[in-house]
Amino acid sequence: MKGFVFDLDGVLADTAKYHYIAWKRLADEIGIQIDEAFNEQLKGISRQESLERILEYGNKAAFFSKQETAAMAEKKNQQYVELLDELSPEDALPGVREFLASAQQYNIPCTVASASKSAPFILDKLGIREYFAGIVDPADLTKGKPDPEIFIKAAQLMKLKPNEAIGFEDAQAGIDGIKGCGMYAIGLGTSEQLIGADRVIRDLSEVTVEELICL
Ligand code: GL1
Ligand code: MG
Repeated sequence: MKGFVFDLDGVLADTAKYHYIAWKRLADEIGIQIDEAFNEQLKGISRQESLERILEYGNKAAFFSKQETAAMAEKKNQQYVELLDELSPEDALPGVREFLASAQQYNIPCTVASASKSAPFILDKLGIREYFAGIVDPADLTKGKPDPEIFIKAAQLMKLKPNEAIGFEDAQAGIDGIKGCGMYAIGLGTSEQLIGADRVIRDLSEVTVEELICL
């Protein structure tokens, strides 16, 4: 194994909860009740598509114009970015900083494959951006997760084939994308929630760069 690909929300940073809070507020305003179980289907999914899924779930997709949904997506993002205000280096999830520093020492490149447009901003706030050889720009994608495109692009940023890299994900859509291009998948969460992952861990403190590069 010659490189690592990381999802951001729920893998590097504890920000998945803020996305959920912001989506839930928006859904409440338009009279749609969402819960944590439904939220599992939003993980790893782009802003626009997440909103479409919420509207379909509440049977309200036909009620809003394109302009209205664009304004709703923008509003959710404003709320989300406000919630990020307090984000600091302590909000990197357990083991993240140590793992990235170790990868740097071994000269193993790391990249970020997140659907979030806020990824560069969050990496700066956590003080870990310098560890990454590249960040896939979600604006360059033709398809979001579970399509493997984002993971193929992340491997390309490191000049690697997908099967020479390990992908880390906390969402089923992400695990499906990683496996869809033959990459080794490590899920963060529980094996019931992350079907098809090659290995499931709670957080990055459970693995070392040494053991993973030997896979
Ligand atoms: C988008 C969605 C979020 C989440 C992330 C991926 O982020 O809005 O709910 O699914 O993608 O983790 P953003 O709005 O920051 O581009
Ligand atoms: Mg995630």
